Amino acid sequence: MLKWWQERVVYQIWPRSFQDSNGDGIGDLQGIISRLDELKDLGVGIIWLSPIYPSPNVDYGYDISDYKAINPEFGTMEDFHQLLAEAEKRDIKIVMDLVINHTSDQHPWFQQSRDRTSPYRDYYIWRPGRGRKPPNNWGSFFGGPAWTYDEQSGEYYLHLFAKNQPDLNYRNPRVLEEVKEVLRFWLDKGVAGFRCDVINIIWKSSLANGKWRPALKGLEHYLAQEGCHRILRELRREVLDSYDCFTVGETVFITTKMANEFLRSRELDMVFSFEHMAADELLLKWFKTKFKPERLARALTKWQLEVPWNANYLENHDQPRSVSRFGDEGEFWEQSAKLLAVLLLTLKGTPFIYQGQEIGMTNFDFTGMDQIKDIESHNVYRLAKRLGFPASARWKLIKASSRDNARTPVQWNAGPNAGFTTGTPWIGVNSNYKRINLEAQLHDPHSVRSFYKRLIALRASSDILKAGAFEAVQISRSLFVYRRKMDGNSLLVLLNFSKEEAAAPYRGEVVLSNYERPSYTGRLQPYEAVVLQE
Ligand code: ISL
Ligand code: CA
Repeated sequence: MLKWWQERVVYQIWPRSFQDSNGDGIGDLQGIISRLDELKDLGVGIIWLSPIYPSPNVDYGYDISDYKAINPEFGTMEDFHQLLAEAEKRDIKIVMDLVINHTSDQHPWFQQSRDRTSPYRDYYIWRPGRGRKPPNNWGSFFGGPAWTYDEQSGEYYLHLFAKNQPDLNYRNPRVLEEVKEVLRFWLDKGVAGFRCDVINIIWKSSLANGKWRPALKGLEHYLAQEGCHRILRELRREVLDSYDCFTVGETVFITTKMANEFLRSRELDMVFSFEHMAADELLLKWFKTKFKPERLARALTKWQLEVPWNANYLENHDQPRSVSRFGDEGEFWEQSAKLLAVLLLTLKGTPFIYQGQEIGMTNFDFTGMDQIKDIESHNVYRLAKRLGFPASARWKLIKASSRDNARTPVQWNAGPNAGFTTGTPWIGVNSNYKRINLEAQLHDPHSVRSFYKRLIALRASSDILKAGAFEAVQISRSLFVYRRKMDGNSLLVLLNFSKEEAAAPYRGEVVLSNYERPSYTGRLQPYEAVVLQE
């Protein structure tokens, strides 16, 4: 028997860029409410909201200054209640983002923590330096050291992300008590679960120096430690078990073995893997290399075979757009966007669609750093400059990998600002919005969006697609063929990740094809995806 969060499809909203309702250029809760009908029509059963809590926006919501309130830029608690009620009317569940590795440095806990005598001192990780040097050699995810010196305190504090995101200290039991209250606060309102931000790095086993790594020195001291498992078990037992909800962990650097350790006794219900996201990377996400479909297929296959239930995704607010990365922005834009849809919705697991993915939105077309808002991009740009990268090379890194690729406003129609706002959008709208927008696709039966809708419905009606076993059939340079099977029935999925035709001598009745072909004859068109009933 599948659980409801295994049956349904999740849609991720990054609220700031979803839909503005009041002309201030910033997406908001009323904007989301106004689009629920479209999401229902698409077949969405769960919405995951990226953080909507008050935040100074150094990391756009992932730096939280109050866990129990709504960011006034997005609306009020009343708006949130209305969103829950309107979603429920449409049988859509709402999942919140839970960011508990760190808070904002503007959070009152941290403000008080700067005073050495405050009871909040131990909410964070403070240490004296080693002479003029930080307490250890750890590096932060956003580049630079993981420690910042605070004059007022005369000590350093740990931050695995920006210096405005101090890490919480889970050795202090009061911190976990606060977190439990936060969970109950939202669960009692009716939210259906949490996406848990960098949840596998919340426990630091030691603060010793890290061994050499190309990035993130120190990782071995905080990645998936026993203390983290203990905390998750406690949250499960004392809080989550009393509600009908699920959790999905954002679990950086996770292996399938680690995943199973989180899933085994339901410390988490699902985890996001990052391995398939490295299919076009060399070592670091900033060094993009030619995309190799084979690497994508192998990573996905490994996870399909080794982990019983996956959280499948090709995009989110941290990743470039999938059609630009793994497909083709040019001649085969439409076919490749549809091919990626087939991949996402025919793997075993819960599919996560990121806003705009369902209409094939592409990477941004910004021309300079002044248009980039993301702190990570600015940090890396500066770092690359210090390392002597020429300006053109630095810009190339940003273009290929910046998180702002996925953060441009959703393209609703061909009107001003793509229908996102009547004011000035907080970040640039991609200039391709006249060609790529929801309105143009909504009633076109052959659009990318209609194809997503068909696939979501197909998955909903197919026990094989939802629960059938996965079997890899062929992984070659540009072909990925796999089977889903159950009780002697099977579906074969054929994907051609290339601009060339390809021979793929398999047989079956066509269930679905992005070329709308009535029958299959053993050859795939460029970027063709076919599902066959065997
Ligand atoms: O973005 C990344 C790669 O581009 C990752 O290194 C990312 O920082 C990591 O996956 C953690 O992401 C999450 O936590 C961050 C936040 O900035 C991200 O938006 C969030 O998804 C800190 O809260
Ligand atoms: Ca607004």
